[in-house]
Amino acid sequence: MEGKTAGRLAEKPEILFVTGNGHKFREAESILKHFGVNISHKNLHLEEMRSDSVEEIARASALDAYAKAGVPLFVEDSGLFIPSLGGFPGAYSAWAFGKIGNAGILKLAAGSVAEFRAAIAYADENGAKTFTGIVKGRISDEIRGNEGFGYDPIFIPDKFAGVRHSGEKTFAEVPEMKAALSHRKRALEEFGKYIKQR
Ligand code: ITT
Repeated sequence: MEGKTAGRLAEKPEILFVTGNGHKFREAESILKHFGVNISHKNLHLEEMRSDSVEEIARASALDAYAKAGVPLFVEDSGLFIPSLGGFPGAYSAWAFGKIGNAGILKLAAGSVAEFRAAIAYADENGAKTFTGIVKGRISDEIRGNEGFGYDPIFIPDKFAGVRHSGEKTFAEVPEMKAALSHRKRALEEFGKYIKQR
């Protein structure tokens, strides 16, 4: 019986996702279930280092979280990067969203090329491992759509073969398009493959 339970757990490991952002958690939950990975949620109020690299920030946060929680876990750092603004809001995405919101970004960069980046860092007794994802696109001319969160209403992903509305509509207008193309989905897929094959 014990062996059976252990086998089942090995097939469907539960891993802690340390985040204060419920939207990130729900997106991760729905993608990782396809890899047989169940996740639980905790917010640990981690210190976030300053860096232009989401990968570096995620790695440092994951190691910090592991030192505090002592169980295998992952964190995710993400942001919107606009080259014509020198990468802003980038590592300051959460802060800038609170200060100037989507209307502020539109004033600075409507129509500009942009990309979302995400890095997941998984930490356990062996250290940290990172997985990244990027989706390229542009800033819309106006706020459009009510789904998703953050900068979704002003981000139009590039046209992608086979994905309806890509190149035209914002992530907040078409959640299925976001689910298919997002930076988070891409990083989570790499992470899911890694966990599955361990
Ligand atoms: P954590 O507790 O996980 O750190 P957070 O929201 O503070 O949650 P970040 O520091 O990684 O996360 O900030 C990322 C910000 O970038 C986030 O608050 C949004 O404003 C924006 N962002 C990231 N992914 C996004 C997405 O999929 N859609 C829209 N905006 C996104």
